[in-house]
Amino acid sequence: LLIENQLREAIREQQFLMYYQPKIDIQDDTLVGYEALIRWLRPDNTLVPPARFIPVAESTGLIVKIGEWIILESCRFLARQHSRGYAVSLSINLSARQFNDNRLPTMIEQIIQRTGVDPSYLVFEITESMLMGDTDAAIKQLNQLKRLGVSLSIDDFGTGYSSLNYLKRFPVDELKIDRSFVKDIPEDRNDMDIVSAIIAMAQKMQLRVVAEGVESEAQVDFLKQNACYVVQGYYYSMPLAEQELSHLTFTI
Ligand code: G
Ligand code: G
Ligand code: NA
Ligand code: MN
Repeated sequence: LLIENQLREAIREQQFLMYYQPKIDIQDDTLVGYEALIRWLRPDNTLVPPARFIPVAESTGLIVKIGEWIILESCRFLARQHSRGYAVSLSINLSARQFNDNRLPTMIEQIIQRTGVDPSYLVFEITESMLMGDTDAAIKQLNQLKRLGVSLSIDDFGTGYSSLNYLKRFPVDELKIDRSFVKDIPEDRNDMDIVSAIIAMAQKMQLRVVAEGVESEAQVDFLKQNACYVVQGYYYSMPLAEQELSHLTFTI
């Protein structure tokens, strides 16, 4: 209850900010996009990690309001990047409650109109578990979102329970390999087999594939050898505030 009241106050007092983590094409070390990640900066200057407050926002329903702010703020950021001539994409996480809200597609459509952002540069990330309950409803919602011209990604891929049969029925565009499979490359042979199998499957199903949690050159080399070219991780950059991004030295 304490954190719930603090969250309500955080909304009122605008204590949330968005950080953006670069996504890199490792074939030529170019910046191809960002993932938007929320941060909560308390008045005492403590930064509360989203893992601490997103679940509370989710269970109290506050996520709907916070989620709308995330999408608006992120689309404004993307519009600014595009106006500077950077043709980058932007990935935005959706929580379960947000995804199940039938007002979501209209809300996103209005934000796209309001910000003037090109929807083909927007990616919405959902997790496997969000697709598993009522699959017909999930497919319907995915199609509504696709109709806006955005693309859809399955986040933390490999950690959920989705069957390959389901995967084929969902109109998604991208798989994001969970960082738990990446972190022990090149020591863990099993993880390397899993990652190369996910990459091969993505290729066969004509899905884009992104590796997250990349922290070392050896991991970059392994992914390159296995033809996964878009990566995200501390090796390239942590999530950063917009004003810090201009200090990055990737060629664009
Ligand atoms: O940014 P960080 O790696 O600390 O994020 C931890 C978790 O918090 C992520 O795995 C993600 O699920 C969640 N998260 C971060 N930012 C957002 C956001 O903008 N929206 C939603 N729904 N979840 C987020
Ligand atoms: O669940 P999701 O994939 O949305 O969460 C992304 C989270 O992963 C963010 O909290 C981000 O800070 C974190 N992250 C991003 N890159 C790395 C990395 O290279 N290593 C680790 N350990 N975490 C990372
Ligand atoms: Na994500
Ligand atoms: Mn993830």
